[in-house]
Amino acid sequence: MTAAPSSDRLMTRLATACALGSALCACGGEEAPAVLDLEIAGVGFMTPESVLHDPDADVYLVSNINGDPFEKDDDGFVSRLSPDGRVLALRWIDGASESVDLDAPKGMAILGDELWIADIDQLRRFDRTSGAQKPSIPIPGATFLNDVAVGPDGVIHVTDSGFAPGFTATATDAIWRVEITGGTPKLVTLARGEELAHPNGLCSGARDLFCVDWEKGEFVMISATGKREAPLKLPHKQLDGLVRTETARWFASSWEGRCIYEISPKGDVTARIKEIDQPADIGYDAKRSRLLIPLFGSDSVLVKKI
Ligand SMILES: [Ca+2]
Ligand SMILES: [Ca+2]
Ligand SMILES: [Ca+2]
Repeated sequence: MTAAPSSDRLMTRLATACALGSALCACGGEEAPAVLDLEIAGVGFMTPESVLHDPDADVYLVSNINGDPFEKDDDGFVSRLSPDGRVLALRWIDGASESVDLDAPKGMAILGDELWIADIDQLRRFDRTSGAQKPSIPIPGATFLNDVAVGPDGVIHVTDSGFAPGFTATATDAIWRVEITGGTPKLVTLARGEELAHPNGLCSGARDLFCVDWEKGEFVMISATGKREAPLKLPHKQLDGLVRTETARWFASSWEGRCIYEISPKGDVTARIKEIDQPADIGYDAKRSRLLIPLFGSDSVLVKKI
């Protein structure tokens, strides 16, 4: 006698899949949910530029420029979300507070127990757990710090996109390297010059560093001596965020292309998530294989399973 799959067992499986799904999961009882995506909108984001998964606290952090990306208005903030899309604290870190300086926060990275944030011409540092501010690191001459990446060696890199108000070029385009030795930050210009083409998204690997730029639309490796190597031109320019998955797939957002590109380990490029406006600095939730996409102009965040 064979044990036919019972309808009870099937329903249990469907119910489990629904429980694992998102708030958008529509349990009709007939089909397994295909959509595990979220759109978090109308919750109070103000010009969100970047989303970062903190895997230890298992929360999503959203940097909100709030106003002009160039203006030192001390009203930027960082929101804290649960992975199911609930806002745990809209202004978890709040520039409007007396004890916090934060103007136009953009890219973020976590180093040990600290959250680092690019903010015009400063690297802001906060306690990763409490959100309390720590001393900032000014970057001399920077005009538009944009993304921050931490390598496994604990070295921080930050891009200066080299923009002035109106997005005119300042020629300060650079990738800065920040080494913390004995608590004192040491700043090194790893790369500098307009050939960096308004560098934006950064991603650190075990022994390598990758960048996407705004002007040329290229995905490049940055050598240890700061050279742009093996440039791969993507179909559209205005590249912003860059993440890498544990299976060495890359994802990069393009404002001009209104999409997220996937770049395979062999270098094949596919537009994976399309028709989205102003996708800024994307994050990646490795635990759930999700892209975290801030939509700069519509004050929302998309969460997409990949
Ligand atoms: Ca602001
Ligand atoms: Ca303040
Ligand atoms: Ca950016």
